[in-house]
Amino acid sequence: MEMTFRWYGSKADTVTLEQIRQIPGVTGVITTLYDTQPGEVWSRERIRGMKREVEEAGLHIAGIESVNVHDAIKTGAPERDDYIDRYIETLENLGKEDIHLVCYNFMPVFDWTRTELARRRPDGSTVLAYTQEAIDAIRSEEMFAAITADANGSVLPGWEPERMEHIRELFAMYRDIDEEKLFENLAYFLRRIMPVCDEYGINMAIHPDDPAWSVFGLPRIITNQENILRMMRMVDNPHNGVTFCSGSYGTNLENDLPGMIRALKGRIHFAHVRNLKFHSPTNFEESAHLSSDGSFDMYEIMRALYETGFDGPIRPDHGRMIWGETAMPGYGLYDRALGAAYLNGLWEAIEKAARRERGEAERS
Ligand code: CS2
Ligand code: MN
Repeated sequence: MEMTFRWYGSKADTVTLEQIRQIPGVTGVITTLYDTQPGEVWSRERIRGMKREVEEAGLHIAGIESVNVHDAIKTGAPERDDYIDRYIETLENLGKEDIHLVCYNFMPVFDWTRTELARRRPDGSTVLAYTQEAIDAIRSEEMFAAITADANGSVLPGWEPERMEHIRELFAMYRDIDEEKLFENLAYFLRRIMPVCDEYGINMAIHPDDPAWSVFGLPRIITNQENILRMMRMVDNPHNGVTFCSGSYGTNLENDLPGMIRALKGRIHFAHVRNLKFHSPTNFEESAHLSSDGSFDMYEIMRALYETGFDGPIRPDHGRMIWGETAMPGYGLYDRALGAAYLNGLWEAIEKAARRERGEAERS
């Protein structure tokens, strides 16, 4: 595996590449052209500019998160082929610039959904949190205003104001889309993009729906092992893979995270590893990465990745806001850096123990 860090680009991020480079063991960044809209073609010039900036700071681009998929593709609207053509052109340009990993999601209307961006924990840190009661009490049209009020002035990923202005139309577009239709539209999209992925060796890594269930009556499909395996069978190509995000699949306590990692062996192209603390099955907050601070066994998650031979980029995911930092919620420097160091520590221990065991087996 390669330890990486998400970076939104120098215009959008409060964290600098110089800071990222000083996090021990982090060699790559996961980045994006944050000012592009879904459906816009990424030019080679812009991709090259982004690469140059990252490389001049002594890092490299380990992958893109995200190239967002236009709602016309997700809903299978008549103009979807045109948008898929544009997506293909972006993939082609990324491939030509030697970028081989693209994270994306297929969530209708909203990307990840939280109901609080700054819940205070006993130690004074603030974190993103979710309660089903709060979702049930709010109308979908109010969601954007509620979310941005606490966003420390930043644009949240997947909550582009330009799209959110049209929220009613967006909901109308999804009126007739159920899970089956969404699966079909995903398969259609994947079938069309696989040739360009084959040509340039691009791994597509779908990000799970977060939370892993339907919100505001919208269908959500990338939620559990069965559905992902279905998606992989629908378009059976190794480039059709997943981003394993423990914090997103983990929202559903029925998901056995290490078990899922083992079941998806070979098709996990990218990993987001973070922890959640549950107060009830539908009330959780994003804790520190450390196992004892939340509800997941992070050692078992990392061990499953190690034992299945995971060799892609991994990154800490949302962090707490600590030490007085002001940043995009979930995306400050300090707690994610602690997360990266912790995950690196787990990995080193797992790797050394496995080597020792193998050595001992050889000797005996
Ligand atoms: C991310 C997602 O911040 C997050 O929760 O993991 O926004 C993710 O980047 C997208 O869903 C991927 O397209
Ligand atoms: Mn994630």
